[in-house]
Amino acid sequence: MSDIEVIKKEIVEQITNASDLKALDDVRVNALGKKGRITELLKTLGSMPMEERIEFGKQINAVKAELDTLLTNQKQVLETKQLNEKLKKEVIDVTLPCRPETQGRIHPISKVYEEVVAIFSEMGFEVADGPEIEDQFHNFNALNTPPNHPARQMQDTFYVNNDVTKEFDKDSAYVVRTQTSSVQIRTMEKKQPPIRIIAPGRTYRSDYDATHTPMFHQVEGLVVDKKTTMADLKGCLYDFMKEFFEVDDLKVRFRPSFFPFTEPSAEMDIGCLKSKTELKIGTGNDWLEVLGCGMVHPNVLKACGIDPEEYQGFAFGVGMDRLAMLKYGIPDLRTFFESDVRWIKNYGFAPLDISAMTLGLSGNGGLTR
Ligand code: 2U9
Repeated sequence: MSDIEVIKKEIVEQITNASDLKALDDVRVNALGKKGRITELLKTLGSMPMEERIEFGKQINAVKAELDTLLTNQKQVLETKQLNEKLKKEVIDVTLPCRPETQGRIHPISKVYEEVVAIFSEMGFEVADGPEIEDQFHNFNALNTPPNHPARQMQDTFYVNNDVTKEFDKDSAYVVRTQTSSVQIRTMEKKQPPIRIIAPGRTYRSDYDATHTPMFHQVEGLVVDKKTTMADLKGCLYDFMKEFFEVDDLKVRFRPSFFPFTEPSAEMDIGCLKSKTELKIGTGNDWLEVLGCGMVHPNVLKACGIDPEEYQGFAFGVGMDRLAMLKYGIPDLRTFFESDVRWIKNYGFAPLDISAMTLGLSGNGGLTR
């Protein structure tokens, strides 16, 4: 066997034995690199007589080409091997149950918030948002609530001193919003009808007992268009209550009421069965008050630059905390905000529950609970 054949045999063996890409590259450099064995042989060509040079040149170039091909093939083999090992190590078992160790729970108010948004979104309402600290125009004046109205008293409303360089002045002070209505006012200031929005969020009033806390959650709704009527209001709120309490047959009634921002105004009751130990919604001959509503007062539309001769609309307001107490049987509102881990374990919801109309509103179609 000629010298070149011996060298080739050795290099072929090294290529076959290379166990990883780094080892293979070392073989390539030692054979074909600048100072590799084949390269060194090529350098000797120049000093050879012409005939020998042609013969040896052919031989060595053929060996070089053969080694090149072998190196490329072996590189592919090793790359595939490396990728397969990586995939084996990183494999994820998608059939495993999802995080049974998860401790966190969704608060009933967050749950109700998601449910309310899911129902009204389905009906074509948009969700609107606004500041929690408001000026009195957006919280009271624009809502047809006069300066001497009882709701403005300091024992009911929290005032915020917005200019600390001056003595506190109740008339010009800001308030933490007492209802989310200021969001609807701001929407109407910016946009002409048709309007169809809900405004869920935190609200504040100076009150504290089993059914009132200084901070609570409301969702208000507003629909304004050319021919919106009290019949639209009744249909919309009836559908909402049926979906929210997940009952097919629900009795409802509307009683006359008074609010400065709506005329006529009403309160909505739903049929239920009240016993000493239980409250069942959808059956029985008792009634439960659930929300306030009415046709938007013409003065309110005027204050926002909307012509009451051309447009009319309905509005409603409902306490989300109260909805949560009724739907999930929670007796004392104060416990909602005590951050007691035992309470949230009992009344909270699994984090992966989704409130969607297509999944069975509160239970996620039984997927996670
Ligand atoms: C605009 C015009 C009218 C919103 C309304 C009520 C009736 C109502 C209470 C329910 C329980 C507040 O959380 S609660 O204490 N709300 O009874 N809210 S009508 O009327 C509006 C809102 C905005 C521009």
